[in-house]
Amino acid sequence: MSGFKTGFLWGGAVAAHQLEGGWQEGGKGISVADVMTAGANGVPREITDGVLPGKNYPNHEAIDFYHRYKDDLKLFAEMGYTCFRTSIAWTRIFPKGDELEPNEAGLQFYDSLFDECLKLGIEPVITLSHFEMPYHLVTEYGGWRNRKLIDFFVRFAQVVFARYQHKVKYWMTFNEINNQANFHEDFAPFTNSGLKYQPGEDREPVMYQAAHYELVASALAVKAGREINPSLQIGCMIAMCPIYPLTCAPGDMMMAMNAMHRRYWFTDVHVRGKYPQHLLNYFERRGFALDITEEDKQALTQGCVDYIGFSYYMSFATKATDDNPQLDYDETTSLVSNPYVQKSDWGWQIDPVGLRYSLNWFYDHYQLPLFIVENGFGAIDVLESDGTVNDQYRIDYLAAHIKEMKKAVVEDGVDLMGYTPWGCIDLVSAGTGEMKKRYGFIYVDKDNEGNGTLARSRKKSFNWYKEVIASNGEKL
Ligand code: P53
Repeated sequence: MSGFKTGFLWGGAVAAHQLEGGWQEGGKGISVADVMTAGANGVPREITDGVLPGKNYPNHEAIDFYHRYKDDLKLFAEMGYTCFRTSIAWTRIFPKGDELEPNEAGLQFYDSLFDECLKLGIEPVITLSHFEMPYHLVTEYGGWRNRKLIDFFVRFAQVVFARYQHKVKYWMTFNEINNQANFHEDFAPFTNSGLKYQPGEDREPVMYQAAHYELVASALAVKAGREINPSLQIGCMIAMCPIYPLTCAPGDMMMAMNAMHRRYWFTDVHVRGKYPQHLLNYFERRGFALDITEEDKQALTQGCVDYIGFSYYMSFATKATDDNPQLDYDETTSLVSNPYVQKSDWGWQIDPVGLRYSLNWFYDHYQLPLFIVENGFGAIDVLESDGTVNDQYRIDYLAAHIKEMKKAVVEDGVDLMGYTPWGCIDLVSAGTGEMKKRYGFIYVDKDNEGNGTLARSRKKSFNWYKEVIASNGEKL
């Protein structure tokens, strides 16, 4: 016996903006992903002021899942998926974000998508906000720095919970809400929260304010979801990159602890419904006067999540330095390379044991069911002339991670609901906008410039993953 519980959810994960395309179909509005150009390894994506002529916006067409989902889902079913994680593009339901009534054509698209999943025995797992909020909420309201967004998000959540309550049981509110701990770069503030900063603006308190409004919105959504249908399971979604001390020097250990505080307090608020004291003390020391009302605090306690969804790709490492006596963590300057692990072509540290560590870390802290909703290896694949892709490196990566996941369940007793590897079909990279950074079991014929037939073909890992699922994780 593998130890994975009966009904363990095996599947794959994607996000609407990274695969659907059809960016203007069915009345869809412009999302933040629609104004991001293609970057490259080490070249950031450009965030343009609206959609400009002559720029390459890879998410506009993506892999055209909007028109091809029936065939793609058949391939997922062929691998034996029992679940499929995707997101609902907010802009299909509320094209601008601030409307009072939803867009029926958008709602119908997801009705058809979920019906198709259920027909194939695949349970949809749905993220409400995955880096694709309406762009209008950025230009008109300044993104999540504005309290008004709470109401817009909760309205969106209520509409989709009510509409799909009999088709979708598993939900998550905000994808990788803690990415914005990396607030010095432009990417995470914009994708998480629709934040654009003025030159010279003090970014950090704005990040905390936006995250606070999102956490309140998440809690209100959880509460509303339960009122609509108590059988819904609504979780949070955290990007887990555990931060190790570079050495066992006590200062490095303390630095790692502080770093973990700064990146993972979001989980405390989602799970426990209140801010950890270390963060309140930090706000005070830094003089951050945030808009956190008594009503907000009440809302947080009433919308604690049912489970913790998280992504795991890599671990980080950090160390104490003399010029940082208070051991403050800054994600752009405090991370160091871990000499004990290999890196992917994009510099992501490959650390399967870190997944077991992360599962234990979450379970020790929160004792809630866990769901690994992303894990995977972004790599350059070569399509052979016979149409195959020999992605043994991807198999090696995933097999090593599943082995550690199994130890966490069997040896450590962690309560794990399921596993959905990321980008189960090749799609547009969130971080770089590239097609070249592939994660899929299914190859999609399209390159960084947008050329290609969009034809799908099974990689070597396709058959491998099929066996993994059929054996409930025994045959790796
Ligand atoms: P890409 C950073 C660190 C960890 C996960 O990422 C991250 C990011 C953002 O780039 O994002 C998640 O495509 C995210 C997905 C994303 C996936 O990881 O940059 O939830 O949308 O595609 C992989 O290689």
